[in-house]
Amino acid sequence: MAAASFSFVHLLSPNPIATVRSSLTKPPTTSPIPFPQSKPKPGASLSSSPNTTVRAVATSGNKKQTKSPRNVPSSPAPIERAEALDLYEDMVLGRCFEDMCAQMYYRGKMFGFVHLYNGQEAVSSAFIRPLARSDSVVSTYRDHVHALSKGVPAREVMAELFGKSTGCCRGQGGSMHMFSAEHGLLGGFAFIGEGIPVAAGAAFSSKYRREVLGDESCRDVTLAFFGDGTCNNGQFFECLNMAALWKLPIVFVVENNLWAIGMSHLRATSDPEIWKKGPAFGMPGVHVDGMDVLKVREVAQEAIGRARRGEGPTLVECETYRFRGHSLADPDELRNPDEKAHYAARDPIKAFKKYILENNLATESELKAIEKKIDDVVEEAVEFADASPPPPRSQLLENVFADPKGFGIGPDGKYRCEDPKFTQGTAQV
Ligand SMILES: Cc1ncc(C[n+]2csc(CCOP(=O)(O)OP(=O)(O)O)c2C)c(N)n1
Ligand SMILES: [Mg+2]
Repeated sequence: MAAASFSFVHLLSPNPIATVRSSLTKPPTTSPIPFPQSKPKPGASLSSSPNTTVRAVATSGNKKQTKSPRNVPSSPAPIERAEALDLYEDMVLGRCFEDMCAQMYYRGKMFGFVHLYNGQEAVSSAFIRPLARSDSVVSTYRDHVHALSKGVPAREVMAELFGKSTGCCRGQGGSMHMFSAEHGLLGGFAFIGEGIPVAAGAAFSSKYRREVLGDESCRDVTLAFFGDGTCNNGQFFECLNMAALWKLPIVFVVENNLWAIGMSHLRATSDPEIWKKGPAFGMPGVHVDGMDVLKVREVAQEAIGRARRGEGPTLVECETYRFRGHSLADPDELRNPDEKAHYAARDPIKAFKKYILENNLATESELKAIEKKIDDVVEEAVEFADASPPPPRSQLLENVFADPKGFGIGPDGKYRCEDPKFTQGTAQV
């Protein structure tokens, strides 16, 4: 893994996919609008407002790097040990949790569609871990790992997947609809693009609180995650326009995994370089290697900082890859084995582990201890989910009707669905 230096990367190389892409697309004629702080000054560190938990860390240009407490790295590490281990742990949690989801799905413990995130962990960890609790994240149906990175406990995410009452939505949301107001997770969304206006609304409310209601302490930022396929959807364009027009504190994070179910991004999109749509709306557009957690982190810091300082939105295209099929029901027979092998060799977790070891940020046994800890967390999550009760039948009608009287609740005040005849369709409702 290269040391993170801030740069606008247009195309990854050497990369067979990028070669295909560059032969299909004209070279960029416009330069992306640079971030105000795109050239880190020696000794500069990111400023953090009093309301944030953004950690100030040395940038790659900082020669007075804080060294690992135990070792002197051969080259300056642009990340401190504690943050590196936090990112590593979060990525391992995402991977391990999802591998367990696959097992549980095939054992019949989960219902409906389940879309896994394996391979894309660097994006979730690098963007979400630095956020404050009061910041918001809006996800898609590929939402479990975003929920974990935002701090929703693994046992609550697993219980939600099992449809149990102890899940973060009391078993009512399931895989595609993770939500936790407490953790600022404003939802997974099954319809593509549906979350983007919700994210724009959340960002608008932060700005409104600060500038209209005079809440000076409100510096909240919203991250909207979505895929490459979603960028051809109208809501994406409408929200880019509004966000730029009103300088909303939002970052649009495109997880370009090159596929929308079985549709190749290159076949579906007139100009596959998604980042270019940012400058078209007057906001910075950045392409970053989404398999390199340090590069994503650097771009994330800039974009989040920009939003927090009130300087407006950023569009970030993270080039990443999903290691599994579109969902667990997809046999994944369409994608070229060479393409899969190319990205498998760039596994972001393995690459970051190598980086940590090479830069003496931790020892092999310390990383093993983290992996063991995460195994235990995931095991415990499964036991908790399995042992939890299902939601009561009366919950079926919650959140369906504003006033369920006359629909689900009879004149006696009891839920009709508690009547065994209800499911047989013979209850007198
Ligand atoms: C409005 C809408 N249209 C179509 C679909 C069907 N659909 C489900 S996933 C998907 C592809 C989305 O691809 P992408 O945005 O790249 O996300 P990824 O699955 O790669 O993470 C489509 C078209 C949908 N869910 N919602
Ligand atoms: Mg995609």
